[in-house]
Amino acid sequence: MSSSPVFSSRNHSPPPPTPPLQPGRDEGDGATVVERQPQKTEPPRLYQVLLLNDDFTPMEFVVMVLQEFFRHDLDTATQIMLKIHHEGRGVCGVYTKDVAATKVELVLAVSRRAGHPLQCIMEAA
Ligand code: TYC
Repeated sequence: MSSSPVFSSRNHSPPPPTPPLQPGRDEGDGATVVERQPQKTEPPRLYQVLLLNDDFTPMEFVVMVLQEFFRHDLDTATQIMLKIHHEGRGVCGVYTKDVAATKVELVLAVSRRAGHPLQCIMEAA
């Protein structure tokens, strides 16, 4: 007969990862002391994805890019596009390295396919 699901050994979430253990230190009396080391994982570096101004890419295309690839609403996308138009460059979003690099590649690909010279770059934030 199967045991009650309440006491089943299945369906438990795995135990949280334990910090790395220092190699055992023998105290000379046969006992081994093992101490927990504090975790020292650094937060990931972040990268800004920027669009650069040019004289040829239509404003509507830039606004579409800001909406579709950077999830800005129409008002925000229009403000960012105008900032780039007037100041030469502007931040579209801030991401981890791989996400930022993927967004740059996607924006460049869709821009070239549409025949526009739009430039998209990433910089350490
Ligand atoms: N300067 C472009 C124009 O007048 C518009 C534009 C805005 C282009 C932002 C690129 O990243 C850009 N059509």
